[in-house]
Amino acid sequence: MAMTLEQISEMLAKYPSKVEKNRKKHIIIKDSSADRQEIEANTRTIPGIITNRGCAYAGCKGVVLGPLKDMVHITHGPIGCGYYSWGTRRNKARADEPGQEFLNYCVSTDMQESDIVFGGEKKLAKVIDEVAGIFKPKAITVSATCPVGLIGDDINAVARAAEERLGIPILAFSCEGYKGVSQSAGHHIANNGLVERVIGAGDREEAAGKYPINLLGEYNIGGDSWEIERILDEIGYTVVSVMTGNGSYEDLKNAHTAELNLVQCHRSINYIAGMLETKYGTPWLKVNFIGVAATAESLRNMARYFDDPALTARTEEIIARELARVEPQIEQYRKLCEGKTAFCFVGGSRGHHYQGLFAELGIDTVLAGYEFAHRDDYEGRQVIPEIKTDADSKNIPDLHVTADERRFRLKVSPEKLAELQRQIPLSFYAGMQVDMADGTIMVDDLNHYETEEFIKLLKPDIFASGIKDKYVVQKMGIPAKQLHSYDYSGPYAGFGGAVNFARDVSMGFVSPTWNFIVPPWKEEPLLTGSVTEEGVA
Ligand code: CFM
Repeated sequence: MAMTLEQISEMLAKYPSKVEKNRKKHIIIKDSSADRQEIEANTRTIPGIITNRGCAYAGCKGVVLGPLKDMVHITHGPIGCGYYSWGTRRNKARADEPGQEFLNYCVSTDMQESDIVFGGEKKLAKVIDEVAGIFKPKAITVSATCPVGLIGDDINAVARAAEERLGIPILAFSCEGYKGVSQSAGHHIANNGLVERVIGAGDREEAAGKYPINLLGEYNIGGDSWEIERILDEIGYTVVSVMTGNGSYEDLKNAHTAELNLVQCHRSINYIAGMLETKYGTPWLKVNFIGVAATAESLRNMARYFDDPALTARTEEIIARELARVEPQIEQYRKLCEGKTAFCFVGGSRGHHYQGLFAELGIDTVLAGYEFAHRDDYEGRQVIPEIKTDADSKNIPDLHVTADERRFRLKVSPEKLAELQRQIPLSFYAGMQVDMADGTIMVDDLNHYETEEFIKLLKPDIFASGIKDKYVVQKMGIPAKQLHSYDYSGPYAGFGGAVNFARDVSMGFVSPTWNFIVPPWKEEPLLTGSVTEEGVA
């Protein structure tokens, strides 16, 4: 069912007028006849409205740094931030060396009132010493939470002193939760730190094998990167590093040796991709390993970049083999899914990526959006120059990198680059908007009121989002699929992942559960009242 502008206006009219004006700019109905459709994004959520966003600390320590397995990640702050970010993201990892995998631990300085009053630097130094003594990690990160910035602890000075004392890299990140409007700020802060301190710290000048690549913006949620790497390995690529799923300090420090950087999640890691291009002359390719067709297309684009007949032939061979294996399975599930509709609202990439996979199952995405992405993730990177920086975005310093004198090497000539850019998304991302059908809706930073209203109007058959809104929606009788944690299933990426996804979504549809749920409003009136002598009460 399509929705009209009037219906959206009616929905927004319930807000106070300032809020109404604000939210209007975050919602658009796709209309390909329009010249362009601007959407507001990466601005503050209105206080008092509940949305799904996290904070800068979550984006830095939780998303980008957290999956690095051979580093211990210290949260400097009161215990809550460390505790509530402990094990909540399903970034899986396996140790490369015995004892060098610390992802199960939650290490916090557990600041108390006296630390807030008198400063927490001494306590932080003590915790770093303890961590080095007990775990003997390759490197340590320190992530600051809100009070650390408020009281002015100098975590950089503490880290520098500890580094001299202990002889291992200790990276400090001023990612206080309030630093930005969402976790997106934290991604940027973490990206800067990894480029400044980790990538290029290794002494390798050449990768260990042929077609060396880095896989950026892939966090191995539910084992996704293992499924992607299975294919890449088989085709013959050398995966130098994955940033940062199942990633390691050990791998990342030699990431400068890659000939191409793949970017899966543009939002969280495009800064690193851009900086590596400037520093080492390595272009990046936007890939999407969610969905069978998108995976095949990404592999073909990679082969085009390397332009080697043997690699191209091997790519086609593997694609043909995988298609023959997965397509009949997906066809079976498609019978259960065909004709249904979905909401696809996730953080910053998946709201776009999963639409292709839904389409392969015959499911139309009628509403999609991102919690915290920027305009370029909706409209394409060509809008970046016109995005105004506001007080919030100025909080995060842009790291100015220059070409590395010794290691900069143009991986492809400017002519070849221009030619490739006409064929494949090289150092470019076109965003979600171009892939959406006319009449579908894009919503930025969706909130709980709007979620319920959109559901009543569009009546989707499946709601794809996360833990924060899942149960409200299920109580409305609609199956919900978590696209952050995969409801403890997965992998969903690559060829094998698509089959898992098709199975899980089909299970959602055929479950008899829905016959037993009667939403409360179907049994009781939403409002009750009575008529008295004085009037209506
Ligand atoms: Fe990138 Fe992510 Fe996402 Fe993200 Fe996240 Fe995540 Fe996400 Mo949850 S890095 S933007 S900050 S793809 S944790 S693995 S699922 S919101 S859409």
